[in-house]
Amino acid sequence: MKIAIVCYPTFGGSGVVATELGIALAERGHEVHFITYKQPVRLDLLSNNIHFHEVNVPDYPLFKYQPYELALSSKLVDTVRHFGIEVLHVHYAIPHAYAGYMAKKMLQEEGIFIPMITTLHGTDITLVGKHPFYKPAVTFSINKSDIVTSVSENLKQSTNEIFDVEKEIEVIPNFIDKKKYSSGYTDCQRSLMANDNEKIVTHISNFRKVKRIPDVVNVFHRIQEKIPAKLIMVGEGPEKEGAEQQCERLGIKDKVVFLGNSNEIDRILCFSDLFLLPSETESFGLAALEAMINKVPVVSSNAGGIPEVNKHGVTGFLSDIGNTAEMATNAIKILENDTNLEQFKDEAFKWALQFDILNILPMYEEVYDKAYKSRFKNSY
Ligand code: GMT
Repeated sequence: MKIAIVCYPTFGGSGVVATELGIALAERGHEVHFITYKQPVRLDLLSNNIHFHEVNVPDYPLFKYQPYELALSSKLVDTVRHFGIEVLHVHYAIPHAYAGYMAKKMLQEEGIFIPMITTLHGTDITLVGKHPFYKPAVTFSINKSDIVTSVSENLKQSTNEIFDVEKEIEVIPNFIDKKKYSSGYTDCQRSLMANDNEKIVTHISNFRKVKRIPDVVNVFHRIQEKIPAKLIMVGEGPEKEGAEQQCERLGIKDKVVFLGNSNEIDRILCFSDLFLLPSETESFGLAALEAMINKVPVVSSNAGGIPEVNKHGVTGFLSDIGNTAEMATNAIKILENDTNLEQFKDEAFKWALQFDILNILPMYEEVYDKAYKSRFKNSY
């Protein structure tokens, strides 16, 4: 099938999911066209089956805000016409579903019927999308999509609560590619990060408020009082500077490494003993799943869809948002005993396997097929 994927090209979870999905679809023989404003960060390889089309928004002094949706919908129209795209898959409702619907209507005028699948990722619903500035447009775009999918049961429920949704949302969970991890890194250089007696605790995110970065530092502060440990903070974002200051205030600066954004999180996770994810809200928690497939147990909040990924007492532990004392106690429970730690690592890996792309990809293919077959029926 010829599939166009619209996503954010950055380190955010939705962009990562969209990119990995496109790469896997191309490996299965589909022709995949990424349409976005920059080559997606995890897309380092273009091939016969993988194409990238850049959306350019020309600067014009009259515009205070450059009209990205307009440029995107025009690019979609051109790409669908030129390459005979059969299905349009947009990740993240704002503004992709809106621009996608405009493209669909423009193409319809020419007798081209292109079905649109919208995948909801989380913040497009729970944070940004429900704002009154956007809500009518987001509701419209969801209802005008041919098929809507969400990455967890919890996000489906929140979407139905927040918006007046007229159609059934299909849940297709996020995924990981098991075969990338089956051999493991032979050059897992733990000694570069910590001494032999130290445990390595990791956090990876976009350092936004919703990730509760001060909680990450607080939990680690309590852990290192009981167990020799290092904290590795991976990512960039507005809360990073505050976290650096917090570490300095708490006197743990020399035990915390800030690595910035990384394209090699598996190399970092391969020597990690514990992953912290105390988020305020999280539709799924892809970072936790990536940790688990690398045999890293997770101590997290019980927000949103996280309990669908992290199993309490099995792959890690869940606590109420903000309960850093309990998170630290649970972390110590996992880390203080090597036999215990090994068991949590094994369980994390085993549980993560059910989210292997081989199980999830056919769900997307089925959705594409269904949308394509009903493209004339859904010509609203
Ligand atoms: O906040 C982030 O982690 C980025 C954000 C995004 O939109 O890219 O992530 C959301 O989508 C991910 C992929 O589906 C989910 O795993 C994250 O849980 C979700 N983030 C939130 O809901 C806060």
